[in-house]
Amino acid sequence: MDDIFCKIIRKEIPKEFIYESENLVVFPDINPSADTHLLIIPKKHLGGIQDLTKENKDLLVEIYSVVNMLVKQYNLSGNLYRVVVNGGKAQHVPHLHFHLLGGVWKKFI
Ligand code: DGP
Repeated sequence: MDDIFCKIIRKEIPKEFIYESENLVVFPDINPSADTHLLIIPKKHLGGIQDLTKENKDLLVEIYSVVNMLVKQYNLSGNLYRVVVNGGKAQHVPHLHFHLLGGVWKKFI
């Protein structure tokens, strides 16, 4: 696929990853909406929530385990934090991704 996240995952566009596994990458959002704004992105191309099936059960468990790790790493548990998945017309990049937002909000996403 040719979306920007696929290109980053294939390393065609250089990007420093905060975390990488066989299945996921994590990097900061280019246009942060909060003090902490990270994107957790499956390497496998899924367009969005609408493409998830039971086959993706392990992937979803891994995503939330990584969110758990990041909440600890960024000291968010005593603070405000939120996981957001945009869909439909609210989604700008057509590749499933999870926003982890924490701390002071700059704008609504
Ligand atoms: P959404 O509206 O949920 O599809 O959000 C897409 C987010 O992706 C948006 O907050 C900006 C971010 N983004 C788009 N292109 C890039 C990029 O090239 N690098 C990084 N770090 N973030 C990007």
